[in-house]
Amino acid sequence: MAVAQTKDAEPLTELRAAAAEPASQTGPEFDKDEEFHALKQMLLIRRFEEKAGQMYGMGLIGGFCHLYIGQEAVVVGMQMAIKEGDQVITGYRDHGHMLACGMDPKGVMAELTGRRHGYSKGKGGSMHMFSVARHFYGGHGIVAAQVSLGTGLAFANRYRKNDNVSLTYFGDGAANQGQVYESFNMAQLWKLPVIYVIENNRYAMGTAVNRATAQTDFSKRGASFDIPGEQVDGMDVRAVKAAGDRAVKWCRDGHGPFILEMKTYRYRGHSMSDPAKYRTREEVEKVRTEHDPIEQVRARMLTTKRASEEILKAVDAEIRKIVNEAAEFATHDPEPDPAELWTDVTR
Ligand SMILES: Cc1ncc(C[n+]2csc(CCOP(=O)(O)OP(=O)(O)O)c2C)c(N)n1
Ligand SMILES: [Mg+2]
Repeated sequence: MAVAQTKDAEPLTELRAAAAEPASQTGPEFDKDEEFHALKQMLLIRRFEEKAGQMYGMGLIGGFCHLYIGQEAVVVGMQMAIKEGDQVITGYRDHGHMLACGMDPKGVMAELTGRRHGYSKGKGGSMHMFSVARHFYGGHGIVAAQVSLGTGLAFANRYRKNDNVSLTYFGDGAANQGQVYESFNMAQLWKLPVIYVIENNRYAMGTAVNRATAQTDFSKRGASFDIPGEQVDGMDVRAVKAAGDRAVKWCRDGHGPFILEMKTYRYRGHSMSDPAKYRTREEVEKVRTEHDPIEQVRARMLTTKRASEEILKAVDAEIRKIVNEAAEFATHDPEPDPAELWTDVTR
């Protein structure tokens, strides 16, 4: 249990008990539509990121570029637990979050290549995209900066008296940053509807989590603020959705913030310039072969006969087409007009 004992905790006992369940809990089975939805969304992110990696290698994308490959089940499962109007905010490993929020892959890819129809008119790049229409609030390069901003989004929901929830994502490294705890304090004090989704992918740049972190059970990080937390198998999209459902209900019912630690893994280096020498190939291969979030769904669908190999191939082809069109668009869209150098600049 991730929560310190307090006198007034009685009405919350049931949910808090659920929060104590182990990370291996899978949650209820998905129905056929949910399986297809999760598969397509995760594949879209995987193929998009693979393409972005290739385009970076070809020199079409410059600057920072942090890929989300391996972590797809986290954002896809959480997105399945929320409703229209709920906000999403994250750090710089953000392409998956944008796609899951329904942002146009062409606009995201064109931003990566620095073209005029990118989400920031080609002037922001990988870490700086935003879509109020799709309730996506960035895209932040300063580690943990989004945590106080995401808490502010929750404050806005409270202030406006709507029942929306803010999903505030950050990494295991970011979890050691001071403003996270100032945010936790205010969020609990004001009972703000914010879910802190900690994506524990085991590394912060080249530093393994146990080398930099005294308490590696991140679900306990809210203990001194009396914020409940839960560890989740972040490679299993069903477990993520189930945990997301519980946390969202907690927030919408007015109990305040909730912490979800997603135990996940990134397959690629920290960014495109990272040769990832701080871990072995075998370590990556083991996760890929035994826990891959997409393979789990594919295997399940074949076993339950919800899909044949042919259907799964067709789904992959459909997703590859969307990604290829995005890449095509992002390669041929013109660069911003030089006059744009003087717009969107704060004096
Ligand atoms: C305030 C601040 N400090 C340091 C950095 C450099 N930096 C960029 S990413 C990163 C590691 C963050 O790791 P984590 O939170 O685990 O996220 P992940 O990259 O694993 O998704 C660091 C230290 C930064 N961008 N901002
Ligand atoms: Mg990390």
